[in-house]
Amino acid sequence: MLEWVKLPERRSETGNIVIAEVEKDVPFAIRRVYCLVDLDVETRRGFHAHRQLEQLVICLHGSCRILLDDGSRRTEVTLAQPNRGLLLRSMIWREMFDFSQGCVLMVLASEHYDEADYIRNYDDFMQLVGVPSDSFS
Ligand code: T46
Repeated sequence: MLEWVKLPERRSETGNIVIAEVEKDVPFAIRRVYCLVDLDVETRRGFHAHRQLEQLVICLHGSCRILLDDGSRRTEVTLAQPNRGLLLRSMIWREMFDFSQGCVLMVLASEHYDEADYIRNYDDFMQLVGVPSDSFS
């Protein structure tokens, strides 16, 4: 469930460049890029899975935590490095939280925005992955 992508870097005294190339680093064609900015440090976001969408989440500045849940396992990780992307495959429930002040997340997505691809109800998600929704309680 946890798939990190180490992005190549070109470092120099004047600054660093982090690179993400389709096929080499990103395992899907990128059809959309969006950023999460001005995030409320107290907030928790996400609370959904995607039916088809695949994404690479990169923390460009600051840090945050992300919970991943595939219906049978749950794990929490920290995103904090621009050269370390987290691959979010389809049918993974995610919640993002503990945003540092000024945290910026960039997301490379395999599809255009489509609300129909979202599963925003946890019970529906558990039904679709075939696990009784009280299995974590
Ligand atoms: C995800 C996590 C990591 C659009 O109209 N177009 C877009 O491309 C996106 C991403 C969102 N929206 C609209 C949909 C909602 O009305 O923006 C609003 C906020 O989106 P949402 O509540 O889904 O935001 P997050 O931060 O919970 O989730 C986002 C992505 O939507 C999601 O795919 O995996 O970031």
